[in-house]
Amino acid sequence: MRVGNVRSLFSCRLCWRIALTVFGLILAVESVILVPSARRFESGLLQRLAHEAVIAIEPTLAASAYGAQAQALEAGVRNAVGKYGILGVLIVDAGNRHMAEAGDTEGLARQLLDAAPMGGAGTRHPDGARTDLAWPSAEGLTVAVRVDTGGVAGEVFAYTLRIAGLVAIIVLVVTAGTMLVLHRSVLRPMLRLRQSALGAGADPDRAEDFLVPARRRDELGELIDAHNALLGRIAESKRRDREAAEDRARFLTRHQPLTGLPNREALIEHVRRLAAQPAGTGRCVSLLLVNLAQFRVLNASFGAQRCDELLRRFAERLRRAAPARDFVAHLGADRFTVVHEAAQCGAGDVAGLAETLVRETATGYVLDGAGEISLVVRIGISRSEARSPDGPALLNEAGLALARIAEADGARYSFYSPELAEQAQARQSLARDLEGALARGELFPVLQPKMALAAGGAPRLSGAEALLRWKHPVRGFVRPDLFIPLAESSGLIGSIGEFMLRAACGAMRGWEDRYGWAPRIAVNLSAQQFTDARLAAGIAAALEAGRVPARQLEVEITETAAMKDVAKTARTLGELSALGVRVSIDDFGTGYSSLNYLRRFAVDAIKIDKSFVDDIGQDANADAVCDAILRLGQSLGTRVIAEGVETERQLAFLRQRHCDEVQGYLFGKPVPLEEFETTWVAARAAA
Ligand code: G
Ligand code: G
Ligand code: MN
Repeated sequence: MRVGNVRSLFSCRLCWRIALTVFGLILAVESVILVPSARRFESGLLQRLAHEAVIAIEPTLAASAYGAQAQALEAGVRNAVGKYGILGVLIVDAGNRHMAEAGDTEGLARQLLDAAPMGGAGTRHPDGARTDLAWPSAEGLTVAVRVDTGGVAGEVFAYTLRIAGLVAIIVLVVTAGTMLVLHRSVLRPMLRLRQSALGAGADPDRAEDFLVPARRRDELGELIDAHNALLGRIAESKRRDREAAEDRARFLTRHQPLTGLPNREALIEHVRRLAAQPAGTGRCVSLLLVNLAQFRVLNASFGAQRCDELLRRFAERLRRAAPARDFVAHLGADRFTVVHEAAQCGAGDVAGLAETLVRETATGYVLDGAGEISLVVRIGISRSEARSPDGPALLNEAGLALARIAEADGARYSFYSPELAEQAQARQSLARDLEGALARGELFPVLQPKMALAAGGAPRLSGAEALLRWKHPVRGFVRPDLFIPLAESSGLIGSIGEFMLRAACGAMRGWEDRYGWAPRIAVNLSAQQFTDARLAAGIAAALEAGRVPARQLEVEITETAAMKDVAKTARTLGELSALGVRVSIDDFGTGYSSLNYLRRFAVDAIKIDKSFVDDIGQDANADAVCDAILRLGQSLGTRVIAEGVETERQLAFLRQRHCDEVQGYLFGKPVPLEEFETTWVAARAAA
């Protein structure tokens, strides 16, 4: 037995319990047996002593039977005293006459009454050292003898000690044997089981590495078999879990979690597969990049959760609307793609597909609590033409085509053309030029008059809108629609916005100084400026620098910018009105016009978008929109301004419906500051 085994044996709590129980049991049994056997031993000893005494006296008695004299009997008796442990002897005859007496006989006569054949066990004195016995002899005499039994206690003790020693040895041997057997057949397999269970518990993936070798045909053997089977099942279930997790991970890396559609990587791989196919006769791969315009606005108004649901339903409808062979993917957020493969590169069938997709997916979404929702679905299309299809390139081109739709209002899909790439490049070079434009003095403001419509009277100047102009040294005038987005994406919008604010405040200061009066100026804020936390501070600084009262300044933000983040908009507008600056909502009616949010915003005016004003008197729809916006403004108590007024007919329509202010070429085009001053400010001051 190795040292480790010995140690494990000694620290085996179970073995100790069993062995100690066995030990205790043997001890109990032995002690129960020891008491009567010691008694038996003692009485046997006493009997032997009595027997010896009887045998020692008998010859003397026999002699008396042959007529020996009492003296001889007396002498024989005296002779017997001191031998065979005899201490005293008393003999009487049948008539109870005293025949002989020797040694210690005090009280011995009492024994004669109980005389029994062969003396019986006799009567032991309380101190145990002497025992008296009496018996009737064959010769008709009655003999009483006192025997020395002083040594009996010692012998009994020695006997007990011997037995106890023996028991101790038996107990030790049995205990040790029990421990050994327990160790071999219980402890060792149990320790193996424990080690296996601990190991498998700590590393269930490798559960099968911890199987316990089983060579036994008993209950423990069955336990080990059951344990091994359990390990096998754990390993199996772990393996299945792992495989499921791997499948899921593989699925996730290839799919968009929200809609379950293949993702960008899967799309690119799909196009690569198409490219790898043997080039057929002019096979043509078209990539349709499907975008939900205004999705951010929907997100802001309905909450991410409902919009996720909307995206899921849209994905489902898109999948169903596309031909079954087409590859539909979800790139993320509001961008999807459909990859369509056709035998030839005719634009017609792809355009038809785009129309179908828009028709099938744009309308009729009912979300709980939001009523029926329509989506603005736009599709940018790129085609592989004669080239081998390339996923990233097709995506890029479709993106350019999509961006063009945003400009060309009304269209729902657009094809990529090489000019788009050129335009993108041109935009990039324009963005580079814009960087130094402010410093070089190429940017300047122009002002367009705003006229108040007093009941009956002629329109009167009430303010001006400041509009930015860029005179490019080579290209000439660049439209703000073109360069403002560039300024936003390059981060220049901050300094340009501040330049406009300071120019407006400076102009008002000058007019005030020169004419004692200044019309209010409205400055346009881009979406990005509007989300800048330092906006209010910047405006306050510009007002302070020009020493212009805040109510002289107006800012215009587009409806779309205001709706991007409704909570933030409400906060920023609160800050601006706390400053005293007026706020108007620009391009009203083109975006997501929500009366609900408008009520939350601190707004002074709404501007009817030019596109509606343009169609006044020609399109009943436009009339209805203008009418509705005017009434909305009146019910909310905000001023309503109509922009892009070019005809008397439009003016009459607006006047009839109590439009507060008008702005447009009918009254004045945007002109540089000096011109505005002479034509409008000085003229009115003089009047
Ligand atoms: O009149 P004009 O073509 O300049 O206006 C085109 C668009 O450019 C308008 O919608 C107007 O809101 C925007 N715009 C003009 N000037 C500015 C400006 O200083 N800042 C911002 N953010 N937008 C402007
Ligand atoms: O910021 P806002 O979207 O309001 O920009 C006003 C734009 O409309 C500017 O580009 C301005 O030059 C233009 N504009 C203002 N009045 C008229 C008008 O009567 N006719 C046309 N065609 N454009 C106008
Ligand atoms: Mn404007």
